Amino acid sequence: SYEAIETGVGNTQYSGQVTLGTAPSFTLTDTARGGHKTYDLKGATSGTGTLFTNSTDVWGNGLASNRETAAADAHYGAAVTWDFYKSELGRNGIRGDGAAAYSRVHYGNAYVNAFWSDQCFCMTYGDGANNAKPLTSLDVAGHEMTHGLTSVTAGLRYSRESGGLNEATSDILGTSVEFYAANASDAGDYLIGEKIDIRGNGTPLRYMDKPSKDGNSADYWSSGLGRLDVHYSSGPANHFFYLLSEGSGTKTINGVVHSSPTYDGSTLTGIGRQKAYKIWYKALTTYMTSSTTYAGARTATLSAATDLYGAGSAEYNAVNAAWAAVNVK
Ligand code: ASN
Ligand code: ZN
Ligand code: CA
Repeated sequence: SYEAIETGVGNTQYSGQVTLGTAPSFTLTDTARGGHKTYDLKGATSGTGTLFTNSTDVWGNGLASNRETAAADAHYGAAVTWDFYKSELGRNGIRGDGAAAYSRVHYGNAYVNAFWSDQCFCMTYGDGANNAKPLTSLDVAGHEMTHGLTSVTAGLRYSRESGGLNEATSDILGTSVEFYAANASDAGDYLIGEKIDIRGNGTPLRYMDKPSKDGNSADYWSSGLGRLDVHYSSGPANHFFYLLSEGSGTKTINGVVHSSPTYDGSTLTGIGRQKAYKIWYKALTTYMTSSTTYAGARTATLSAATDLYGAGSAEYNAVNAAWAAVNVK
């Protein structure tokens, strides 16, 4: 990109004070990360919006009432996801070509969702209930940006089992982004959306250690799984990722108690999340297609584990055992 690199300060709502990539003088343009820009939709539900601009290079004040705050969170989330893709997955942006997507905040009025769109190659965030809880937390930003990654790689069709795997891919890499950030205000966990209070009672949207804790998601594969909404049929793959990373049973991670059961009562030992996400990413980008099912995801991740760690490696065996533990054989 042509613009100079500046380093601004973001006072975010969920991640404390962070460094933001900006451009003179000053805009939310992350010159070092493909030129990723963050725009203010000002309540609109279409169009690109207005590029965030100010004269101080200090963005937001930690409160949703300041319209730069959600922008700071979104801009930070895109930057951490970019850095995670680059340093952990060896990928230069969503398409691998160094080009940035962009972010839009303040979509609609009290809109309680966030989404990726292939049409704009951008992610968009509502401000949540009472416009007080923008859906801009790290795990949500990583989730939405990863819909772009899935779209340009495996292209998992957004219905039935492939749709559940598409959703799980966003939860898996969104959670991995949250851990990668090592942000003291938003430490990593296997909960999705624990910061945005989308239910209004302080509980997260999803639980990867035991997906059924949300009241709807499946813990295990069954023949009817494909009839569930994709945000619930993601459950067994999220659960697989948790078990592969951390193992079964109870474990406190960054102060959060996680407790993960297995279908067959087996006891599993995790291989760590870094190996687990490298296996998932390799499977996504090498072996999965638009029509991949849970059975296909199992063979894709076994092939990826063979490529990365060898046939019959401990990692390969752990992948096999984690799928069996969510009833995929
Ligand atoms: N926030 C949702 C998601 O990313 C939007 C949707 O239903 N696609 O999954
Ligand atoms: Zn999603
Ligand atoms: Ca989380």
